[in-house]
Amino acid sequence: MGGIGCRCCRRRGWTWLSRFDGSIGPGGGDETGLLSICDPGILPAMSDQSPVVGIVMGSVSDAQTMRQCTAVLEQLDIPYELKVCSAHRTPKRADEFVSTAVERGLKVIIAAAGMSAHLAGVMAAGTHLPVLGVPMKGELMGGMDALLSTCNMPKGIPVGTMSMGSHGAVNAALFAASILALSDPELEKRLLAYRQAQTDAVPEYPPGA
Ligand code: AIR
Repeated sequence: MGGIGCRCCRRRGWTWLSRFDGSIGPGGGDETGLLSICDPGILPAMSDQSPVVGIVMGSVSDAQTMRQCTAVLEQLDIPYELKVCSAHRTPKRADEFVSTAVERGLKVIIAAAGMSAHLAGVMAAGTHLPVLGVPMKGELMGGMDALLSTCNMPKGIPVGTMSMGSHGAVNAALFAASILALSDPELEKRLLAYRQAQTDAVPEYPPGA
């Protein structure tokens, strides 16, 4: 898996990924799927700050979009873990991820998948933790297939469904931050500062007006 155009780094205590280029096809990755788009030779030790957000994605092909999510989590200093888990192709891995989520200290799960996107639903079926679903746009139907599969959950097993693609990826991180900020006053301050900076960045008039 060397030379695939991405790398793992440690920054402020957690594992993160950079330079996703989406160039890897399905089937790539290590045995566990953990950070599988990275060169295992440079995988860092797992974070010394326990992840509170668990991100799962159905395929390495979702990684580039989900980089938008991890970038926001990093900005807000929220430790996360990330795994490629498919409800269809790697059901045992998905089950293992969700069934151990509480004991690993996760507080929120973000699940991203495209096409017939059952991953968020499988996560929600396996835990009482809040699950946020991010439908990937994919090649077919403009992502409507993933949107409907993610949001139309039967009553009893809710998935908080975000918008499609990168907007949903960013909003999943912000929604996770809002949930976590309820019991973390320092994170609440960071989230409010983020929102203020976002507001400040919006010009009152378009250029040239
Ligand atoms: N997928 C993978 N297993 C189950 C599903 N629904 C999704 C991935 C990806 C899409 O199928 O989340 O968005 C296409 O995957 P790939 O690996 O063929 O690029």
